[in-house]
Amino acid sequence: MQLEKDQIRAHDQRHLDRHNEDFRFLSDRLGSKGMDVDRVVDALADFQVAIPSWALGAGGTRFGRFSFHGEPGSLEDKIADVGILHALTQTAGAISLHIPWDTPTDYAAVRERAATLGLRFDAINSNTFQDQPGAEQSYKHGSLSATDEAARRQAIEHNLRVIEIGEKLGSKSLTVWLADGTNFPGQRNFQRGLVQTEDSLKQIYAGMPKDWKLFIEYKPYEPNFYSTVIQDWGTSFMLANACGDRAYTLVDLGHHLPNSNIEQIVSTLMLKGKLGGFHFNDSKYGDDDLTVGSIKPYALFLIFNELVYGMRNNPQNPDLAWMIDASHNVKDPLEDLIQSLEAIQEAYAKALLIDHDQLTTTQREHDVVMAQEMLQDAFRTDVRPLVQRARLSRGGALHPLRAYRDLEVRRELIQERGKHTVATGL
Ligand SMILES: [Mn+2]
Repeated sequence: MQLEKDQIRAHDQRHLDRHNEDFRFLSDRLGSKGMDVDRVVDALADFQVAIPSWALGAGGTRFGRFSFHGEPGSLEDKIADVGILHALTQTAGAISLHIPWDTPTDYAAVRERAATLGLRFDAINSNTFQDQPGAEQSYKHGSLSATDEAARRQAIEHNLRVIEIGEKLGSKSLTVWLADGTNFPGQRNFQRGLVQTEDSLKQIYAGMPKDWKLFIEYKPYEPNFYSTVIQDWGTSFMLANACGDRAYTLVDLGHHLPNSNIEQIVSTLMLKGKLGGFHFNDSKYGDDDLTVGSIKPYALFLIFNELVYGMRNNPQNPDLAWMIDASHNVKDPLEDLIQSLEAIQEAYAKALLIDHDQLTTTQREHDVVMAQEMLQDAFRTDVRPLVQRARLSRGGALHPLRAYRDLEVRRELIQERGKHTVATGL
């Protein structure tokens, strides 16, 4: 299934007058404060987030999995789903694959299909957290950190193979997340685990093409509950530095202990030119993988404030690889992703409203109240007309979720694919 521009334009017509009115009201208000509204809209229109292939089917928990009808049963179907998301939101212009779940059989066909839908292949993800059928070695006691040399070799070779697959698709970066760690004190020697991991990552780094980046993701716990080899940003940063210039830290919003100051982590990494990738989701307790902005929208906004500051002031930091990393089991996955994309765009739009020169002045004057007011004023602004205008400028839907329902996308997908298809992945 593919959504045509005409279908979306026809749907937009119904809401266009209302949108124009809302946009005029907001742009007058912001304009009177000296804000360049067109620049904000252009920045929003340019902002693209990669969709991970595993978020397109219903996710599971360790207790069960409840399938969602019409799920994409193949890589081609997953690309089609991202095409639908991109047609509606004009924000999902990239897809992030996971190997081995999405190993292509026909590369040319897959590349062409994505190009037709205006999609590129963003960071590719390796998987050494599960044993694959027929694999000689098990990752039960670790992969890149394994004491067992054969298991470690297999994990390194898997990553090199993932790079080869990514190259054939036009990806330019590899994301490594390790489940390696321990459940019990005494189970492993911390230092040996870290040394092995660094050595493995260096070998993977050495195998990357010269125009590729390596993203090292961290996470404090789960699936291991006593220790994780790459537990925090500091460990990731240290490993990235050990690998080289094209190795970076990747921040996943759900991979922090409760109440961590993620915006400060982002700020520090950008100052050091080492923030490479970003995984959006939201959480109440741990790595909950909930819809972006559904639990802590103010925290998301504060993070974006630092990202915007860094994008303007830290040329030493590369352009970031943005990706949603979420998966859950009670919503239509495409509706959930539309909600996430909307929340990301809103947080970004609000952050773009902050006048950093003015904020710097209030900070120098130690005007704590006004500094806080500046942030909260931006956060409280209803920026949805700006986000809508950005989508409209690219031919997207004014109201992606309503359009998705009114155009009966899921019904059509079920007709096309059947009720009981199951997406490969989590
Ligand atoms: Mn992640």
